[in-house]
Amino acid sequence: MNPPAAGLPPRTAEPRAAARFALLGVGGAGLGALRRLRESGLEGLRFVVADTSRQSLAQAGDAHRVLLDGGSRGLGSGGDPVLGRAAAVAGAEAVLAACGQPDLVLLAAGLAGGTGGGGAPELARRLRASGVRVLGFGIMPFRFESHRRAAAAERALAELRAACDTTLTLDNDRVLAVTGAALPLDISLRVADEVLRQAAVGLYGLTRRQGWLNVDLSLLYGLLEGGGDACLALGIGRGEAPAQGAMHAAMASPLSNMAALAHARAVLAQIVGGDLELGDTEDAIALLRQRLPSDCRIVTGAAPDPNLKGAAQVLLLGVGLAGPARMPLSWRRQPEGLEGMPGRLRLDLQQGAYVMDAPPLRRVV
Ligand SMILES: Nc1nc2c(ncn2[C@@H]2O[C@H](COP(=O)(O)OP(=O)(O)OP(=O)(O)O)[C@@H](O)[C@H]2O)c(=O)[nH]1
Ligand SMILES: [Mg+2]
Repeated sequence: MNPPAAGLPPRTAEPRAAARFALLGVGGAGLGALRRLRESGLEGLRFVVADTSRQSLAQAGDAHRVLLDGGSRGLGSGGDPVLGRAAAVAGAEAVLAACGQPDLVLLAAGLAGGTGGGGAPELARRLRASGVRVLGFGIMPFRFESHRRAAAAERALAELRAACDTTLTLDNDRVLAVTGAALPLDISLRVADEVLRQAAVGLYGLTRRQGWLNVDLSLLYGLLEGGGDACLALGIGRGEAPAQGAMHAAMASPLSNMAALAHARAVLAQIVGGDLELGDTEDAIALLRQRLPSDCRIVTGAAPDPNLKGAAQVLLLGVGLAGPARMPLSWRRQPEGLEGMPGRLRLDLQQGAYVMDAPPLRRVV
């Protein structure tokens, strides 16, 4: 059996409430993202994959599978979103059934594909119509793919955003910016899918933690319902003031454009740590507050995590942004340190988070 994913509480922990999350991967990219997520050992979530390609579904491991067929005969849609949508209409009931009766569906799809671009918005609409909250992850193509695919993905993104409660836009190009181009493709894609993993680990972990400051499920769902455009990051900090380090790491994550927090309507910030101090926690929230509009609603949570000795982890979710949190085209590799921060950021694929390796950060006050 896979070890528990970093960031999740031990399996023996009693859930606070039975949150039912389903992860739904639509098309090849969605399916691949879920497969990699599963390999990283997420327990307790329902995995569902839906595709027009029989061959691709054969690689879905033990996930619930749905073959979408609206005339594509199990051969894929060949990049045709019209065919992708027809297939989703035909398979929607089966997808709803495979998801169980979830409170929240995390739906991921590559929007340049026919199945992902045409099918995912259709499935999101139908899930919502049946009363399920949908958090969508729209994966945008690499720039080296064709203009035609880029344009198709933009159209699909507009549809996905209209169909989901809350949408995170993931640019595959971020991978090149974060890692450089010399990584094996599978690792690159792991990085590309990292925000989805962080969301699944972070949000599901949040529903299971028994904390000092609990974020009620109703609060979480309230943020996600009609959340619109969103950004999300996990950060880890160590040193003298780990919560502040973790907050910096999350706010500087190059995987989701966290600068978009400047226009957020509401933000969820959950801080967990081995030995959190009140002062450090307060200062971390103060750091966040500086980046937010003055009327932004902040929902905070704090919980102990014995696995994080001498470290803290922050989950940040901003909703109600001014538009999709895209990476600026000019964005390049992460600089060694950040302005005003002595630490060095690095992506830790084992922990699945951006880690601020401090030279210890002094308390702000
Ligand atoms: N992050 C990530 N992106 C992927 C992956 N596979 C494909 N992509 C991206 O997703 C886009 C759509 O590709 P697919 O998901 O294979 O297409 P599809 O949805 O299966 O649609 P059809 O094959 O046309 O029916 C591609 O253009 C890539 O940009 C993956 O594993 N991870
Ligand atoms: Mg495909």
